[in-house]
Amino acid sequence: MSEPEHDKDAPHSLYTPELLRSCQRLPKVELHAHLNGSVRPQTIKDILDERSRAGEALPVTEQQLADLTAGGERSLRDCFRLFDLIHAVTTTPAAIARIAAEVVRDFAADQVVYLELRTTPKARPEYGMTKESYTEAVLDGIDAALRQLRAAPPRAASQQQLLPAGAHAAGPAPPAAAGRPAASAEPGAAGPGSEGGGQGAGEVASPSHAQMVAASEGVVLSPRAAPHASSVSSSSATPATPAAAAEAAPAPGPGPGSGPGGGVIVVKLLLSIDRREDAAAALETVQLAARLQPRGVVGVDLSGNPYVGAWAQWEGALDAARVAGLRVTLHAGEVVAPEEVGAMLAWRPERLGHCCCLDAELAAQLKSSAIPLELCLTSNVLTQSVPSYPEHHFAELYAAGHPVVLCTDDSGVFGTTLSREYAIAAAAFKLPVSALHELARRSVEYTFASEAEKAQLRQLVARELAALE
Ligand code: 6MZ
Repeated sequence: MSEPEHDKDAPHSLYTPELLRSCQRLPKVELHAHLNGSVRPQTIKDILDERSRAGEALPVTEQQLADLTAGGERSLRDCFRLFDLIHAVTTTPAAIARIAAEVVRDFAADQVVYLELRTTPKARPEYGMTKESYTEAVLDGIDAALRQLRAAPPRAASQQQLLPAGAHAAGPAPPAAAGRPAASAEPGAAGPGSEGGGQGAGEVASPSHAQMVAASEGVVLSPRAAPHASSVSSSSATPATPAAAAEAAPAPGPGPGSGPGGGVIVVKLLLSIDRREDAAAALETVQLAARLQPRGVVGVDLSGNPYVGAWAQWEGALDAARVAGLRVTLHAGEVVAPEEVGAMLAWRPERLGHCCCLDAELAAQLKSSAIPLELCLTSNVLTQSVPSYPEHHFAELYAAGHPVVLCTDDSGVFGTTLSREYAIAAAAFKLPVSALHELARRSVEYTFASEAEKAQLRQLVARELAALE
């Protein structure tokens, strides 16, 4: 793949490259990102290539693969077919760990300082996978990425430099900083047991979403802004784009410890209950989440095809989550479902996602509940849950002072980044820079982090924002 994908769908007319650049500099908090929806399309291709070389029958046809990476509008139903295809490809612990590592690094590259990633634990006996082994693989991938980012953290926003298109794009990589290994000598963001960049689990030189989106919009991330500086583990791989070449260059950076989580990004995990799951399967996920709290699992999410299942199926498991001290967020109102949304509001989760299709009464209930809402502009527009960006309910809720946080949902599937979501919000709702800063600042309050972690995060975000003001 030589060209960034999804670029034909980027709403160039909505915002300027300068606005995107300034959103990339913001220290951001991502609270609604599905792991397998955030996968790099290139990674799906790589995994299929590996399986093909190993003589395996492929679970996805050429046409399905093309659809998978096409970007653009998709009905919600098509989205869920696409997720099933992605799941058919990502069946080994190495693949799952690799995806988790890459997703963490992609968010870090986009100046996300706190990430709450969510994923559905999958029991797939045909692959020897249990919900537990699946989740362990995700956690291993996250840990591997964090170890590598700690070794080569991104620059603080104040130290970042974003260059206009063309600058440094094809030029030679700057020399390695004193005392730091050159890119190819650094460990890959690897899966379990393969810190040295083992095949399959090791990360390769495909561009991050931040780079793909930036490149498609005429912006090249400079090496300084790219925490992926050390990500090339397969030394023969040729960077796919100039931006990837920049990414492969070693970058000087502040030493570990300059922010929470060692100076780079704090990552927490939520375990999702899929709406296809029955009460017992939902409870199994909650019990797993409860056991894995020491490894950074902080909550539970209810997601999946909104046309499937009924609230009564999962309520008991969600009650158990609450008792176990887990926080809960629910996908609500992605389609018209007034009874269910009413029941969800009455249950009072700590956060809600989407709430696109609420009638006036439910919208009033939502506002009076003051439950923070995760809003995913591009996802909602591309799946036609809302008709257009300017008509997105962000506008009304934001004007009403309701707590909202901008999120990506499925950055791989929808070809977006959190910076891009900020730029779209700024353009569509005419938000001044000060409002973007306030959105970033307030998002810390809606995290499921501990109070001590929140205090650290507040400081970090305030420091980074102050450097931009
Ligand atoms: C509801 C969604 C979603 O869990 O395999 N998921 N659920 N609405 C959406 N809006 C577009 N986007 C993603 O990631 C993929 C899974 O996340 C949920 C679906 O259950 C999907 O199968 P994981 O990492």
